Amino acid sequence: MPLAALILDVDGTLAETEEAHRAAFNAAFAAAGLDWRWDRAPYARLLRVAGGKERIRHYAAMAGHAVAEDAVAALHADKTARYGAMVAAGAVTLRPGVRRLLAEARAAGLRLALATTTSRANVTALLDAALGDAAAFDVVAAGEDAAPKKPHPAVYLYALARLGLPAADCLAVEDSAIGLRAATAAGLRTVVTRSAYAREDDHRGAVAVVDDLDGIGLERLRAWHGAAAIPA
Ligand code: XBP
Ligand code: MG
Repeated sequence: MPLAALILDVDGTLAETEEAHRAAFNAAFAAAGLDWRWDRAPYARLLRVAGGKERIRHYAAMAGHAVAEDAVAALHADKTARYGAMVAAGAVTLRPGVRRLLAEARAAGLRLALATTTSRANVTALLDAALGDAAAFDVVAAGEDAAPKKPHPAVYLYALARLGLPAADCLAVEDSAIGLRAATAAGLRTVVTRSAYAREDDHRGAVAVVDDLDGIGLERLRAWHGAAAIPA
């Protein structure tokens, strides 16, 4: 089957966003009067839990804090506003090769989709500020669209349904082990572009693993897509 669409992850794949997410979480905790602080090493472990609200709930449970659901929602809403403001101010830029590859795929007639556990508002902020085109993708499957979150395949299955394409005709691009597991569980052949926080993740099962998308053209993606078996 020829390659008809690319389905890309957002955080870690389009851009190195996690330091902005981490700063936004910490600022929201401080503003709420909490003495919670997520430094880099604990945050790397917390990233195994996809989704900001899920991550807050997980942290509170691990730390033995009882937190009501409306408090989680309020913290997360404040975090989202702070993250959006940071991104709008230019705190995050696209990773190498991303802009060129998207343009090349679009010019070749491929469909483009996003499949992310992050909130839709964060995707819009990033596309606006870093790509300069909030309408660049035919489909945006975000955190609000599918549950459970990665590593469950739900968000990829939702993106495929919206594209109206079988997984065999698409290629996923991910940065993390949980994202790779989600995409392969949806039947997608998946390229990994290693990100800062997920550099040491287990990337077995990817059709290719690269340090970034710089110099990776559509012909290379087509070759990887054509040569690899569909994940079982
Ligand atoms: C990465 C994530 C996200 C963000 C937080 O998503 O785990 O949850 O860290 O975003 P992906 P929210 O790699 O799938 O793009 O706070 O909006 O949930
Ligand atoms: Mg990611």
